[in-house]
Amino acid sequence: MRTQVVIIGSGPSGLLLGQLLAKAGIEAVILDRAGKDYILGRVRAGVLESGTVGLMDEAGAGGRMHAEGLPHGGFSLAFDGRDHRIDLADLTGGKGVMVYGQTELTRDLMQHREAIGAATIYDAANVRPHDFDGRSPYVTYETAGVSHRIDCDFIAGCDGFHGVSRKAAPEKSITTFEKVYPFGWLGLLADVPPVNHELIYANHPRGFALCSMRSQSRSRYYLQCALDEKVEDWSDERFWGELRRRLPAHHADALVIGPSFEKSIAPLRSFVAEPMRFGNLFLVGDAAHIVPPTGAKGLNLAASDVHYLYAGLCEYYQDRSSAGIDAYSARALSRVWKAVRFSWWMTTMLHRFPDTGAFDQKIQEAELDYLTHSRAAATVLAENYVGLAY
Ligand code: FAS
Ligand code: PHB
Repeated sequence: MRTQVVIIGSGPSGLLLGQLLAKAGIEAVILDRAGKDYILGRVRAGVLESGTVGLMDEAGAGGRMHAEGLPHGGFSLAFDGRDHRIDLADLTGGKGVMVYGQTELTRDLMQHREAIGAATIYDAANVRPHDFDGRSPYVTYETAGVSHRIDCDFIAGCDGFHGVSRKAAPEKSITTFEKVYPFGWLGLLADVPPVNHELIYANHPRGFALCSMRSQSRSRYYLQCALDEKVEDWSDERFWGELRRRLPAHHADALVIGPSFEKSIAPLRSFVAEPMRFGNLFLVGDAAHIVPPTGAKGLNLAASDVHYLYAGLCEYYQDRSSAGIDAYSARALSRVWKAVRFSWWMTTMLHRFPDTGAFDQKIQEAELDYLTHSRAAATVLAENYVGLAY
């Protein structure tokens, strides 16, 4: 089999890239080691930057997002028993974010890909990129015990942090940067109305809490937890009680609780691999970088990577110029590092660190006080949260 681009990974990165390439008449085959149900079963991001919304529209897959997504013009910081709204629209000249779950975005892209009859091979085992530093790249994989080979021009490694693409890069050619945080996030999904019409990021002596949502009837909540915590030790009752303790009283009193249908713990890390290109292999999204979800950047960085790679591939196939793909890594990394900084800063400001001393605590309080009393400080927060320009 031969195609123009093999995309490894059918998550948001791979599907969005595949849909955009199809719109441009560039053929791509997507391979994923998992099945659709597994991919759709992962509960992850919930906040889309306007750039991501724009790419979904450009891919022709934004219909349900606009119909069911929740446009938000602000969010709140809660600390010292009070909450302070950050007016994103006022601070950024009218920008905001769209609250729409990654699961639904992935589902939309899968459905649109199926509708155009583009090839996605699920349950592909032992996917391996080959000869990407040469002129004849190809990818091998197995299904039902039978080996297959796809020859191509380019390989897009959209296979996430644990994927095969980054690991295929020559060790001497790749540099990684990592910071692991000494806590995780315990997330819960429940079909109860959200406690607030916008998101609440809470800094509390007991630990960070985040109140988010998927719709007006489905809430998504997170609690900072120790890395050795086990989900089975967190009954719904324990979760709701702890969430109430970490919120200002008026929100705690208004909290509607109910049975959860998903609970999971995610570790937090910052990670970047440089460069993001190795010959004809390009790393995209979580395959190249990971951010703590505090800044709601993970999925959105995957989208901006896709934007840069898609533009470069269009330039290659339509204008026979490799300028775009040659610039991909530097352009993507410039935006990645700014988002890594922002996510680290939000995480450092809002969480309790085990070794947090009195000085660190005072710095956090000063940061929050500055943010909620200085328009300049709030503007910096707002423009990063809605997403820096591509
Ligand atoms: P993904 O990991 O989503 O997709 C990679 C795909 O590649 C998967 O379908 C996988 O099956 C496939 N794959 C992996 N290895 C393969 C192989 N060897 N061969 C073939 N296929 C392979 N971001 C936010 O903005 N907000 C959040 O709240 C948030 N919460 C998160 C919680 C968790 C637990 C995790 C892990 C991430 C979270 N993220 C969050 C980040 C997340 O949304 C990612 O940024 C997003 O999924 C990135 O999309 P992809 O790059 O497509 O990678
Ligand atoms: C979510 O709704 O899952 C979510 C929202 C904002 C974040 C992280 C996660 O910063």
